[in-house]
Amino acid sequence: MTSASKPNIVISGSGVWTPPETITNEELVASYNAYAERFNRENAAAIQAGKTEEMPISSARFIEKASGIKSRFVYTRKGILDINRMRPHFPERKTEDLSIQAEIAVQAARKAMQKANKTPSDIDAVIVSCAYTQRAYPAIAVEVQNALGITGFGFDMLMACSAATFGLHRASDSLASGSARCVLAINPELMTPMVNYLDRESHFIFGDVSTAVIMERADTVTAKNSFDVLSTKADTFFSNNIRSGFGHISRATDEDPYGREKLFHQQGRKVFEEVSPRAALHMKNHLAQLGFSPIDVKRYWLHQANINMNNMVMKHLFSGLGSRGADAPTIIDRYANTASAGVIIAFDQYNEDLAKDDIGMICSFGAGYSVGSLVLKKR
Ligand code: CO8
Repeated sequence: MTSASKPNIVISGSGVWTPPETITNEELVASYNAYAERFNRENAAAIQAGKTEEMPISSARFIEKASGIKSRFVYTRKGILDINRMRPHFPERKTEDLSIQAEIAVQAARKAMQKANKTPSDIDAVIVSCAYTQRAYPAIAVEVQNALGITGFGFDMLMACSAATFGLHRASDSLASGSARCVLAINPELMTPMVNYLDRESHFIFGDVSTAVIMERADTVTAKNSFDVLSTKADTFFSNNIRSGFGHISRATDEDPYGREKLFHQQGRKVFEEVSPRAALHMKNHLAQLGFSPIDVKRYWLHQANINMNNMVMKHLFSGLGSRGADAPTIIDRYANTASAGVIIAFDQYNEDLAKDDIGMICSFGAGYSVGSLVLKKR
């Protein structure tokens, strides 16, 4: 579904809140391997008898080569590297205190509002869209509204790695229909609580971050740096290859709510092979609907899951179009995969140098499967 020709809708600001703490591949691998070696030692007899599987050893070199990730920012290092815990430890907050997710949402929102020259009274809709929300209700978006003093409406939505682009689609539609005049779309991505730090295949993939975007109608824009939203497009295809089964039904089915199936897990190679061509096709079709070729796009802000995957998407996209290297900046090395926020970090850090009328494209892809994109033009 494409929603084309919305030249009166503008992205006028973005913001990123980056956590103060980091974990390098080497640190993560050292703690995983210490856990695995202890497990294998303590279960040597069962492993020998074929009753228990040996835990394989992880490698920092593999991680960097297979993904491009060198380090990740985390809300807290506490607990993650402790081999007696292997998950983060967040201090519990009282009901009346601002929740952790609302807190990091507010941090990113303030930066985006500053860039867009907006105060809370200018905004009349808040969308919190991300891979997980820390509770079912009240919506984090309504808590953020309250914390910032924003009137109008707010809601939460989940769409894994495409939550940010799908959230911006909803913002654009709200502005086009007139149900809002200035939308704050936020992606407070707290990944580390749902990472299985005992799984060699995925213990290195994620980091925490929070991003925000201001979208408004052109007649209210005062920011110096802004982009017309020429079009939005979304595609989804069902797949179980990326899954996190955590949810309220576990209480009724008597399953362990934090068992392996409930945390993030994936068939990474299959995802890589199935999603890369679909993402490229989606982008090609979206651009064609606007009369553009991939060559007309000055910059691509792609989902930040894996550098090799992004290179593959670009290869598919430019296939048959000559050897022009695509401009698709990466932040994966420093941030790792931050679910839906990765495209917004890339956009935020690499857009100000574009010239008037340059075309840019934001494209996310991930669990669902889902692919979401926006075609932008610098004002
Ligand atoms: N150290 C050493 N060796 C390893 C490790 C490790 N840590 N991990 C795997 N290996 C081994 C494998 O076992 C395999 O060994 P063998 O050949 O003997 O079987 C070998 O290395 C090669 O494994 P792969 O083929 O799996 O390696 P890849 O080159 O495919 O790289 C990746 C693995 C990096 C996972 C890659 O496949 C990838 O990035 N795929 C794309 C995945 C992707 O983009 N997923 C999106 C997920 S995010 C999303 O949609 C939103 C969810 C948000 C919520 C998250 C909450 C936490």
